[in-house]
Amino acid sequence: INKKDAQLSLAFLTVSFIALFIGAIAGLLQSLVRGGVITLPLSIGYYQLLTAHGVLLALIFTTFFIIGFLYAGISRTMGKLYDVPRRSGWLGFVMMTFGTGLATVFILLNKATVLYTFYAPLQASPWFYVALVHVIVGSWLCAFSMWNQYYIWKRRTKSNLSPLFSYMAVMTMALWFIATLGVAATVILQFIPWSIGWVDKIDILISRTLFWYFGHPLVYFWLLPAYMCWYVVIPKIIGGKIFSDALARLAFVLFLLFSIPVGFHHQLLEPGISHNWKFLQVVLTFMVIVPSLMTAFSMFACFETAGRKKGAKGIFGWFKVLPWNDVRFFAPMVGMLIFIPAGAGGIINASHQLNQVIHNTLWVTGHFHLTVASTVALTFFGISYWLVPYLTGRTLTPLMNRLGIIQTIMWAAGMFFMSGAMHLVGLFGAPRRTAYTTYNDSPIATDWIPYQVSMAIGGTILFAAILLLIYIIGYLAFKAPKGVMEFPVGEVEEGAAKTPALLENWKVWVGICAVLILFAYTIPFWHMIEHAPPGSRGFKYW
Ligand code: HAS
Repeated sequence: INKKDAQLSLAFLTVSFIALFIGAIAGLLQSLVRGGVITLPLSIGYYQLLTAHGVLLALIFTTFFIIGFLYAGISRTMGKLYDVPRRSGWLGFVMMTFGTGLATVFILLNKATVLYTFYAPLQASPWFYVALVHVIVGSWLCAFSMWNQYYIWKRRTKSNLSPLFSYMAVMTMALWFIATLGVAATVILQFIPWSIGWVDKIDILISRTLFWYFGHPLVYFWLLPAYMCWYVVIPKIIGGKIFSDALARLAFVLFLLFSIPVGFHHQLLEPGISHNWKFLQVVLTFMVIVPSLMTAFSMFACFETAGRKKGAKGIFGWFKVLPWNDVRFFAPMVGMLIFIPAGAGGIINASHQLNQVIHNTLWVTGHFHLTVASTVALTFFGISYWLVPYLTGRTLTPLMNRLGIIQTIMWAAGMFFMSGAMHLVGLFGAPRRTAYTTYNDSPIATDWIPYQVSMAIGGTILFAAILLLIYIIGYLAFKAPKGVMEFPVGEVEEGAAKTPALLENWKVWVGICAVLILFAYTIPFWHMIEHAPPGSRGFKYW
């Protein structure tokens, strides 16, 4: 990789790991405070810590890691970044880092205790929203920079199809850009005027709708880079081939189409949206499950074909010849396995009737600790174990490989105790995001105590796993022996069908995506605006 590209990628990864570390400390403390185990000095509160944990891990660690990974992969598959894309990438980095610093300070000062979803009626200092605008606009600069690189590359090479990794990167950033338009709208048009005091009311339903318009595709923005690793990197590591380039691209197209017009499945229990529109978005939610099922199929096919080439026999013989002792494979693979129950949990959430049972309970917290905090995080850890030495010109030593495997096992074990208990106690009605003091004297809370203990045990194992991760990453960045590490990029199976150029026709896919969004949102949104009490839509003039 070009040295300057490596620096850009490393800059993003550095901020992501700092955020991971601070966010993990906040996570451990909030779980101990919630369990009633400790009380913190200086009136540091549960919700304050929970906000730091959610913002730094779910929003900052992920976004910085993803952008760093995408830049490295683009540079690896399309060649060194051109000047303009690299410079805009740096500008984006500076804006995002400034925004992150500002937001963190205000959260730590207890002036932005609004949780990572930050929708109304919770209100933060205006500076928190200004900070968010910096993070969002900075990330748009990165998106433009990647698209710019892609277009220059295509013009110069006159190719119909771009390399699979780069195609997926362009798609991921397209999804991100379209999704963040919603959150940018609520922050700029509603929250900033309201928090400054230019208007004294805010329409909660509009703010939540604009948030979830963003909030659901956000989860696929986390997932798609993990899928990039599964589709492109894993086949090479296991000594196999990509099952089908066309299938992989089609899965990403389907994510673009179906991940956005589904935000109402987070608002199924909310008044103010008619059942018909909720039903429509639930149907679309079931459509967005399809590309994940395609991915599962494709991965099984890839494992089996690779195994058979190595001489594996029988239905499951391929299982034994997978490289279980290579952390580059092991960590993402554990993430994949966890995604099977995690995805099933998602399907439960999306089922309108079952959502009545689990909404706002700890079940949901359990769900997203299996999805983003296990499937996605473990894949990101697996990527870091080769990406960091690749970027710093060092190597993954056998000892670090072994420690990485231990770290993965610790993570899976910690999540088993924590997320398992969350799922179960959620079914008994234990609320999510509720401080100990709110429910500790209710009789039903006694039944929840064993689960709280299991959650605390799991959380402690997870924190130890984070410390081990930070040690390994630090070693790989600064101490590991110098050498050449590979950025694994798989080749496509010989017999696979040719990829149709239509899959790379952005006008068609972005056009259909826009039509679906307008179809799913225009009328319900119009109703919300019509029924919003005067002066509550946020900005004075609309
Ligand atoms: Fe979700 C709430 C529905 C996936 C994250 N979700 C959340 C929240 C987060 C989140 C953060 O419908 C909480 C937000 C908040 O704070 O309020 N979710 C779904 C559905 C899916 C889904 C239908 N979620 C995710 C992913 C996330 C994520 C992915 C993060 C990365 N979710 C919901 C709903 C809610 C919700 C409701 C709102 C609940 C409420 O009421 O508040 C689907 O996309 C899942 C599809 C996945 C599958 C699994 C496919 C399996 C694969 C692995 C194959 C394994 C292999 C290995 C190949 C169908 C691909 C085999 C190897 C061997 C050796 C055997």
